[in-house]
Amino acid sequence: MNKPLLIIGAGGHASVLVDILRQQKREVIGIVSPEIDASKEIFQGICHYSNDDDVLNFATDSIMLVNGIGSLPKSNLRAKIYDKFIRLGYKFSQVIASDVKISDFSELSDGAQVIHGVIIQVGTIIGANTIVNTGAIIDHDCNIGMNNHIAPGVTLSGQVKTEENVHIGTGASVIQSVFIGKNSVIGAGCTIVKSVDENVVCYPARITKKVIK
Ligand code: JB3
Repeated sequence: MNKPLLIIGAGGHASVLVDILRQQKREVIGIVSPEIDASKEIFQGICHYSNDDDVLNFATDSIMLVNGIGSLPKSNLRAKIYDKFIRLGYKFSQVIASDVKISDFSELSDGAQVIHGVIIQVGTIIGANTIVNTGAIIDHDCNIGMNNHIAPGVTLSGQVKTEENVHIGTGASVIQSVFIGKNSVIGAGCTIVKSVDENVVCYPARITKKVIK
């Protein structure tokens, strides 16, 4: 039986999640955020709580949380919110759009979020609190760490392994068997063909302008 859901955050990512949950007729009983754009139709009719401490008014076994804080390189707010409420005894629901293709032989951890159009192949593991965003493709036997953001349109070939807190930017591609260390950021549009150490930022190859005389 699905428990009622409280969404943490009220920005763009939260609106994507609420859209999915509304389509699935899930019970969203509130949105918790210091501010909310009340004009956003997607949030209409949902109770707004302005303080994270308002969550504590709900017994830990009476609801599930949804982490609506998105994920930006070098911002650990999403991970901090997740850790805080896990320590307080709450559980985070997965959010899985209805039009994804996920192998029955893959594994999604608590709080994992899989947005429209994603493909996840056999043998792949998705870590806790990780976002696999719109249209991303994760091929067979990948191991994606917790608190990752696999941004829209990313392609990961087989056996890619990432540690925690990795951000792979929009449209980036990673070839098979590459390892990406914790906290690293792969810039939008990168093609990664070799393993990346931890705490590294990769930018797409820049074409330097050279005037041919
Ligand atoms: O790349 C894509 C497709 N989406 C991005 C997503 C993954 O990450 C998106 O474009 C944004 O870059 C980001 O989405 P997010 O986090 O929704 O960004 P923003 O629209 O800035 O919303 C942040 C929300 O978090 C706002 O509603 C803030 O009020 C709220 N917020 C900030 N601090 C907080 C806190 N909410 C709570 N409950 N507690 C906080 O401490």
